[in-house]
Amino acid sequence: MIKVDATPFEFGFDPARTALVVIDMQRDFIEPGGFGETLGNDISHMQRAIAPVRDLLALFRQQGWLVIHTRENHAGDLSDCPPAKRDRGSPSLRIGDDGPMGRILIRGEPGAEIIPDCAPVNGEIVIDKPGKGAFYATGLGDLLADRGIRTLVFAGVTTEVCVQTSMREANDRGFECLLIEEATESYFPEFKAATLDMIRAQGGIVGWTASLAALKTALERQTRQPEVL
Ligand code: TIU
Repeated sequence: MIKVDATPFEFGFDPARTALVVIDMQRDFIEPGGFGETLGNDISHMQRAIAPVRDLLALFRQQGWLVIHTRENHAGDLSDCPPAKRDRGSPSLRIGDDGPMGRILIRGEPGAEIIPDCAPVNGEIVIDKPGKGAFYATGLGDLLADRGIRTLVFAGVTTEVCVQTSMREANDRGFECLLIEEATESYFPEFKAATLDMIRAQGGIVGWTASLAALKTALERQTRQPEVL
């Protein structure tokens, strides 16, 4: 077991039964002209998450641990996009409309790709999802069950929308969930702070949060003092 200094208390995990789930580090949420900006958001906040997510990916890859990426997107014919999602509000462009990075939030379009800094490598698993949660209408649950995964380390954007929804879905399915604090961002800093607080309140009602530094320290400690089996 690796033991991480986390909130609300220590978080222990067995790497063989753990996966990193990086939520929606897509151009559509991070770059100008994408879905996030069409909704009226200040996308500059997303920049803070890029280096920590990249470092977290590097850490999991160095250890040879399981890495999963998700992408929020829809089929070109919008058959998996409920009108309630497409028609909501007054965005400058709607899902499926033509934008500067191709059609907004459509699978296969440039805007729906993961940003180069966080792109999947070496056949890492990529889950395409039509909703905010990573389990809804995807094969993620079966995939994790097949691999005997019990613990999920979360990162990505945005904290209170797709990250929190996915973490709550995972928590209800019995996974132990840890969110890495620097490796997630919101368009609203106060929503990020509130989400971290509500996840770890009530004795970890949804899960734990920890800094990337705390995870790195836990790994170094483990390397120096290998557990006696
Ligand atoms: N709008 C917003 O904050 N987020 C989303 O629509 N999707 C994700 O969080 N990925």
